[in-house]
Amino acid sequence: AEVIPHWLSKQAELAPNQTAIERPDGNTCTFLELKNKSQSFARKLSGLGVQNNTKVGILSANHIDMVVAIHALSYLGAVAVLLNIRLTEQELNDQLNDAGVSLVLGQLHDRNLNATFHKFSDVWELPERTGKLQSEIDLDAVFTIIYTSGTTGFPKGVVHTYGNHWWSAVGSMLNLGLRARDKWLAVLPIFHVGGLAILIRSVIYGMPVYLMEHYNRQLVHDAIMTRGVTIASVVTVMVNDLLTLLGDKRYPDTFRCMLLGGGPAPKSLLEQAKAKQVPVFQSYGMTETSSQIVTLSPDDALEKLGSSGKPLFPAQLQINAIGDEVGEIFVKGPMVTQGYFNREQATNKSIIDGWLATGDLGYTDQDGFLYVVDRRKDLIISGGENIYPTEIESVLASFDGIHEAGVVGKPDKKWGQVPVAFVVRRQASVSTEAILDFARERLAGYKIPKAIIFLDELPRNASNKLVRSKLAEHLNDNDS
Ligand code: S0N
Ligand code: AMP
Ligand code: MG
Ligand code: MG
Ligand code: MG
Repeated sequence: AEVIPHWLSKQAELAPNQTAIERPDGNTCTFLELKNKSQSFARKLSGLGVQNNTKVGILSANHIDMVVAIHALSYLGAVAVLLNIRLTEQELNDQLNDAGVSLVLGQLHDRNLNATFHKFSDVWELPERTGKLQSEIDLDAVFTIIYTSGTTGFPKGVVHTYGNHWWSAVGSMLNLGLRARDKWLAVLPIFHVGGLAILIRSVIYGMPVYLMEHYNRQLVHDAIMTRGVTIASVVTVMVNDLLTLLGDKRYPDTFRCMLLGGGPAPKSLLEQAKAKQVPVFQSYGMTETSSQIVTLSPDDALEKLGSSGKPLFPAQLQINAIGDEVGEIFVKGPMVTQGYFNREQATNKSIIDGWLATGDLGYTDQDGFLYVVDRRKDLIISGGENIYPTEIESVLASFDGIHEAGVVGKPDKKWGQVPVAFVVRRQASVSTEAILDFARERLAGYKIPKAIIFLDELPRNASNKLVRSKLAEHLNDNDS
């Protein structure tokens, strides 16, 4: 196995006084301080029984202690299972059970988890255990697990090795370059890979992260305008907000990249950004690829508006189609996951000879630029959060008064898309409110259908499969 020095220790040695983390309240922390904090936290965690290969859940907004905890786990050789704070108790417990997590670290929480929960602040009160910490990183070892639903509907844990993250960071830099003054804004949640990847780039590049705990459009705008941020990772809904706030002004010239990922972007938005000289770099990636795997380069950004770019240096792309036609997008590279946790079948179905079948549809133009035209079957993306119709449908169908349900995405000005449910009731007395109350207990807020439409039956094909495209037609009828 390939081994490198522990990346945070290495950076603390190379650039001890360089800022690692800066926050809106003005607090900063150097790489040496971050290393010391993380090692101290690791020694405290070791008293809780965390050791090599222990899976530890992390349930937190982008707090500095979350960053420390993640690095601490790497010093113990433990695995971080990153949990989406928007999920309900039931959704979280499903993931904890699936990953076999018995210890969760985080900020305050009010949910009843099937695991022991320790607040970060409580861990800091524990004594440090003496013991050896990892001084090296084995690139083949597992570092993180993040749940996503892939192509088949139900959440599966995407396993990332250190090597996946390493190559992702290297691939990003070979495209975007690295400048002495770079400072990357981390407002995307660290529990998704797009946020996490910023932390890893930071330690590998020796680059400061401007860490924001929660999304606040005005604070993000101010950070780009006045705090020396040079790169920011964002999703479409944020670009929308930011362009509005920018108005007729211009960002400083030092702001060199707005890395846009997590879903499609309307061409009109990209044109608006171009008109305002905002350097939006569209990218294509997913949890399975440890963040971007295809990205527009600065030189091509204006000429190939609407394209997601070319595969990063360490990656390959193939479209399963003849000539320039639309087909399924396949990607390969050392940043691609080796599979889903405990899901051999799903893994073997998705990854063949290192090629990941993304389920997304696209084509490449004559210059090799990727255009994504449609996404994984039926996947709804709302504000950068994925929603799988089947997840909502099965919750709704488990409600006594509901015979069956079908869910589709509806275009939405703010979120891109929102879920709408078509429901066949058992009795006409079953109310929308009762259904929504039931759903709210079981599904994260962003998955709650924005409308419930009652039907007598759902459209099905000859083999009795739900035909969601027919439901989507209903939506159009209703709109007009
Ligand atoms: C857009 C965000 C920030 C909105 O959250 P906000 O404003 O903080 O909401 P709250 O104040 O918490 O809640 C207010 C109400 O809004 C509802 N709500 C919140 N989020 C959503 C949503 N997405 N859709 C619909 N509704 C939402 C709440 O439920 C609440 O309503 P009530 O009270 O009724 O419940 C937030 O959604 C956000 O952070 N989105 C981004 C998530 C993300 O990171 N997605 C990317 C995932 N993909 C990847 O990581 C792979 C791609 C990748 O790596 C990448 C992506 C982007 C950029 C770069 C990269 C890269 O390659 O490096
Ligand atoms: P996630 O794993 O949550 O990041 O979801 C990844 C999915 O987002 C991909 O499989 C695509 O369906 C979608 N996606 C990501 N980037 C783009 C893009 N540039 N254009 C269209 N869809 C995208
Ligand atoms: Mg996902
Ligand atoms: Mg908010
Ligand atoms: Mg999800």
